[in-house]
Amino acid sequence: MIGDNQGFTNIFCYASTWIGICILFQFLIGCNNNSQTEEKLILWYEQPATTWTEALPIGNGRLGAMIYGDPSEEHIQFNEETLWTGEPRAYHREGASKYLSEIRALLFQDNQDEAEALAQEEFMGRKYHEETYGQLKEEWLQKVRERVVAPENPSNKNYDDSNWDTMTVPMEDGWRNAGLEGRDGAVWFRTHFELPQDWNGQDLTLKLGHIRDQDFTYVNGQQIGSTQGKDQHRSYTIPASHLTPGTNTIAVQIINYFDKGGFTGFGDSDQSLMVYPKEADPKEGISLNKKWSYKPQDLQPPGYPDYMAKYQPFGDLHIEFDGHDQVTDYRRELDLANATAKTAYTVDGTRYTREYFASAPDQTIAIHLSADQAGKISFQADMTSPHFGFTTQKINENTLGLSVEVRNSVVKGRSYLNIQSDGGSIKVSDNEITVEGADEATLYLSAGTNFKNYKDVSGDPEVISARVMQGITDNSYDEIKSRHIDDYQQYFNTLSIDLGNSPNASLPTDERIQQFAQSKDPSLVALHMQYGRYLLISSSRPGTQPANLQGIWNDKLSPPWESKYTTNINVEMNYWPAELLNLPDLHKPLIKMTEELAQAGKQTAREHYDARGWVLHHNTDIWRGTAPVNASNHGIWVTGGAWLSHQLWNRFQFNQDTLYLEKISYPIMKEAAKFFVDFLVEDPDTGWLISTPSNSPEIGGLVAGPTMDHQLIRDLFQNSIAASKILDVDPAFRDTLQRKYERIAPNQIGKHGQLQEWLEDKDDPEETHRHVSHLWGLHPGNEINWKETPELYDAARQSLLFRGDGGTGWSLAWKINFWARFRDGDHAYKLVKKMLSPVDNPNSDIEGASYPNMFDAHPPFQIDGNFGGAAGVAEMLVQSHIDHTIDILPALPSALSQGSIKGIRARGSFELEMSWSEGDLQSLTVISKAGKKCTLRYDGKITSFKTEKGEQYQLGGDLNLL
Ligand code: FUC
Repeated sequence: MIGDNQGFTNIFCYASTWIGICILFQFLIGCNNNSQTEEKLILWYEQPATTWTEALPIGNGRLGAMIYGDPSEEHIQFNEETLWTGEPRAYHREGASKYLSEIRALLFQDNQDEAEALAQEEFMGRKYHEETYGQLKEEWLQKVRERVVAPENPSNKNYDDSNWDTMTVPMEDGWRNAGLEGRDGAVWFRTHFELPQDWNGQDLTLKLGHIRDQDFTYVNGQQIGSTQGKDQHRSYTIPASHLTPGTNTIAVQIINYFDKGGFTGFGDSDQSLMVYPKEADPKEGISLNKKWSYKPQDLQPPGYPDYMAKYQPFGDLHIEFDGHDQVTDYRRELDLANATAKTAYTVDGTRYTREYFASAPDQTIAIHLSADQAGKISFQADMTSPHFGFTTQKINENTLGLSVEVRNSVVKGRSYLNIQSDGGSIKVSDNEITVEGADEATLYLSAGTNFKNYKDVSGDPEVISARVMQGITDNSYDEIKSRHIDDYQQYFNTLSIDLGNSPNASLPTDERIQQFAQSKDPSLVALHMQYGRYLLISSSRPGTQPANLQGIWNDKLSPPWESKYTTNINVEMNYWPAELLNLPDLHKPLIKMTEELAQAGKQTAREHYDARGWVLHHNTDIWRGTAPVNASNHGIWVTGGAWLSHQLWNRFQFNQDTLYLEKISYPIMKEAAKFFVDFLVEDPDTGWLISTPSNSPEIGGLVAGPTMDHQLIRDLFQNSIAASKILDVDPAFRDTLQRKYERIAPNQIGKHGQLQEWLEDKDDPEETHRHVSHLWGLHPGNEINWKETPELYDAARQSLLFRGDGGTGWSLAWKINFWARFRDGDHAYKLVKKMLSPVDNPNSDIEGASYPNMFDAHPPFQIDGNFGGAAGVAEMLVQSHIDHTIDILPALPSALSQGSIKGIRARGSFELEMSWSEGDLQSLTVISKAGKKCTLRYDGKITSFKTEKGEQYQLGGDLNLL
């Protein structure tokens, strides 16, 4: 129980007014007591979450939840990983390859504009329902417009809107934040203004800012304007003849087809919606920034033809506790050691405790409510969902059901909420569950969908939920909890890290983030690394979908970038910690997705490039779309399959499992390589083989020959050659790859001493774009390194210096890895400071940063930065990408001069344990998992020795074998 553990005994320290004294006290006693050690794996807060990015995440790979921890109104927002928009379908455009040579020819003639235009017209993949959408949209629009001529026409001056809701207008996010999150369709807005006497007889100007997407605007029932498009400012004339003395009515019918709808204001400017005499200064007008009345007319427009599907939230569990408004000794925490969140507080002398976890063995989210006095647990629980038309039903005497159907999708979801209580009474209706006077109670949440795999949606969500509930009722809470902890710890306990302590370690996590950049708080860096591991364990398990842009956590129907998979950096970054930080089994969902993409990508290779093998562009989703999407200037990027193949090879380097290489990895790599054998073309100017059309993500538009592609293709060819040699197969194909490999356009150094991002020497040294893709060969690739290619290495450093230290969350995280590969720990640490800075700090120009719950901020939330940051700190401690040699402490920052780590992995299948002090290695233990020869490098010294599988080797700080 949380109330009993050491974290709660020191209540004195948690009262914020006393924090300063507490820090001093902790400092004086040396900060080394046991509770400190336990606290090292805890995120904790002194107040409930008020926003989603303050709430704490739990997950079992399939189900995810965000815990707010409010004493009187608990809110648990939850997800199931297969609830998406869309349906199984082909994403490629048949016959697109007819246009390939023309697009290439235009690029060779430096005619980028025409190449992009042609590609946009003929080469992009197919959108969902694109064939039928046009007509459905027309029919729907006609239907909602008919209302305007009907007798109850809301544009009429005297229409009775007294029972309409109100919404403040404008809002940057439109109506999304006003109860219409994720809703598209037709919505009416109305407001009134009093006509000043001296405006009588004058024409007026009505300024309404941006409206998404289309408006029909009326004054006193007469239409005065209509505009289509979110980027146009609405500025209409109201003829004097339409106005009346006294009150005048403005009515706007807004039609929104996708994304956010409504009045979205004036962008960056602080102008108001206004009405004013035509010739007058707008400032003398009447502001219409105020509450308008609104009424949704029809929220079911035909599904918008998206290129890619969107990951969806499932539902919200609300638990109300009457009388829990005034509480003391509040604490909310997430303990990474056992993947359990807790909330505890005191009301009228009773200590209440909530425990929450997402169990993989029992496939449920469990919420256990207890108190230190009998009969005190009383609450009402209900479930809602952002999905239009959701329903709830009583299932049995202690279970409530929730059903959701995703709009613009074939996916349906079903969830059960089951309550087990000790004492007291349980009452279930179709809307809620009420518990009175129990000693304790546990709520078990299950959720499932009809999704079976990317081609099959014939599953039965009811069966999934019912089966889960059956398992639960056969077991006690303690059994379910201990099974959860055992299961979780088999992953989590494979690595431990200690980076020393500091006074700030005793502060709540949000305050530590506030202070991190100005303080010395190395243990927050360790916590961040372990949090990254926790998030991967919670969002990616064998048999589940891979972690998407938000892992598994999403509360929006229209999430940023659809919360899908972006393959030109983000999804691979998610898996950087998997091998390195000893979570290799968690890599499996990405490997499985790659197998599926290798199937789905064959048609795209054929139809778009007339090529064999498989191709993947810059995005994919649960239906495994592989075609180019969005705009041709960045959506045509051909090397997604090459990057995922790198991931497969990397896994082999870490596990040295030739069976895995033979059965899974090599066949996929070979087919990816085959695509590029067919795809590469000769550059007429240089004779080199180049990748075209493509782009250097996502800068510079559609081009011939971006450097990153060539690095990736070389990596793929080289690794496929190595794999075929190990497996002793395909000698002829190996020769083909070797011949092509030698002709691929090389890395080039440009006039600013930079590594060229493109074939031509045209880099702009002032460019600070977040993507630094041409450094792929430095990390995660390895063809650019200090030992073998020192000149390219220096040029790459120059390029990174030009790009600067700014960046979105994942960009900062990648730069941490780059600077670690440049063996400049202090520079890397500068970026760690930015990463662990609070987001939305008005005094800072930092883009990427951390939310209070330590979720990484692009902003908005994107989980890749959490994973990339964790891997970046690991790269400071161990690298193993050059020469089959393991570099020990290659980029140790002075801020982390003290520490130890156990369980970090290196290529060649080694596991390391080591400690360092004052920046110097003290001890090192190597566990050989595959019996390979081990070569270690530290501080200029190299030690090499043979190993036996399963044996441990101890070395001193001077690398001598002990
Ligand atoms: C790429 C990046 C963006 C974002 C998105 C998900 O498009 O350029 O910054 O991370 O993916």
